[in-house]
Amino acid sequence: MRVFIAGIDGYLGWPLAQHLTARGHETAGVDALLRRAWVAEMGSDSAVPVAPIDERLAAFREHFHTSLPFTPANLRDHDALGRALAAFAPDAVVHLAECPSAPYSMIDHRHAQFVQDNNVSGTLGLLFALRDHCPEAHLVKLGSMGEYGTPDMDIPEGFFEVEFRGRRDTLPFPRQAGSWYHWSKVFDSQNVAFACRLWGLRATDVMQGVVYGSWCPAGDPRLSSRLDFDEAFGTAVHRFCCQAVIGHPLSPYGSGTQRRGVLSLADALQCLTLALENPPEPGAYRVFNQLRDVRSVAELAELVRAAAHSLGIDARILPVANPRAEAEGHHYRPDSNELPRLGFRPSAPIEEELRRLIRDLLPHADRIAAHADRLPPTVRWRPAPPVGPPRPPHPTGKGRHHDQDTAAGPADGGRGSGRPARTA
Ligand code: USQ
Repeated sequence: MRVFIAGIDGYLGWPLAQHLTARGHETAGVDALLRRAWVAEMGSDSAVPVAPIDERLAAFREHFHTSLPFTPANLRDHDALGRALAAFAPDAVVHLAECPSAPYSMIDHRHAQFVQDNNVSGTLGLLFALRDHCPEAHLVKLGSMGEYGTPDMDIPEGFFEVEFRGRRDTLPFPRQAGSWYHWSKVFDSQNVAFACRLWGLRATDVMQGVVYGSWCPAGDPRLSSRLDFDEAFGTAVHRFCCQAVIGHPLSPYGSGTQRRGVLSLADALQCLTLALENPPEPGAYRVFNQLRDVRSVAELAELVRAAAHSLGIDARILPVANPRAEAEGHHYRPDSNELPRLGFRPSAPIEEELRRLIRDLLPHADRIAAHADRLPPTVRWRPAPPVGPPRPPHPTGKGRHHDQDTAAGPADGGRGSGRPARTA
């Protein structure tokens, strides 16, 4: 197959290009290199060194004996995107070209607006480019499990049967996102579904859980994928592993009882490949919940602690006040049947993946330590309470949010970052 990857320079895109090429597919891609700039804006850097794009492409040529047509463009640049798609004539397009960070979108109004504009306009641009240049191509679009939120019921794959006033229908399962970023993914999903209905495009919308794992092929660091650990672009497991490597305590937020679907990078590549190699019919819009298992944040921290311990690293866990507004201690049981039906078989167990990840990070401990001040969370989902005399209690005792819902609180274990909190 000819697979065009939007976001080919990213954490998932760069390994996916290599994985697909190794399986005999042809790949091309587009990327505006924004992830590099966003992490720099956060004052951080990838723990694993990231080669400049021209060096990456040269390494790709040397290892796979084929060139990778690359367009340095934003998906909002309709002409450049259209030219790239028309020239490559893909059978499938994987859309990974979005700003993936919930905390980044919660910094302030400007960041919220940027993330929504970037993601929603970019996806819209890609949909129009598909319609105009390769309407037969199968779009595999990366959504997020976070689009569903944490409803007090099981989560189906995209749709569920509803009976209302005596009539039944199969409708999209409600979305209750928990950040401006996650809402941008919800809007994208709606737009992709509409484009399928409207123009007969075909799409797989992948509701992906939190991905962890390194991609450091032996012998050539130019083929490695990035691995971020700052508060915005580092996801929980990556942050915990980096904290372990530099002797900082691992930082589950709040009670750590919030649960997420998780999967390794190797499993994510396997799942995306299965979606690509088993396309739906024209006009179909299907949804896959892409996760391997469900873990609480506290369990993830404990697994990282144990993996570090097995490598002779003594890691401690020290919870910090949750900067987010999110449910803790909630029901969470998402379905994930579609990918196993297509043949998904989880690869290495999480313990093994975590050991590999920590081993890959150890040579880069100095790079992580150089940006260790970017580890503590400073972005708060809700503004900090105003400084002043305490307010009298509300007469009805109401006015507080649900007690499973946490936000920045005074109790941060005395581990304030020393920097002012940034609030939306
Ligand atoms: N968390 C901690 N400690 C940390 C960092 C995070 O306890 O140091 C907690 C968060 O409070 C949250 C959970 O870990 O409950 C997951 O947070 P995360 O930063 O690992 O991931 P999240 O913000 O949810 O976003 C990530 C990706 C996003 C993707 C999403 C899938 O950045 O692109 O859409 O995972 S999901 O989480 O299923 O929505």
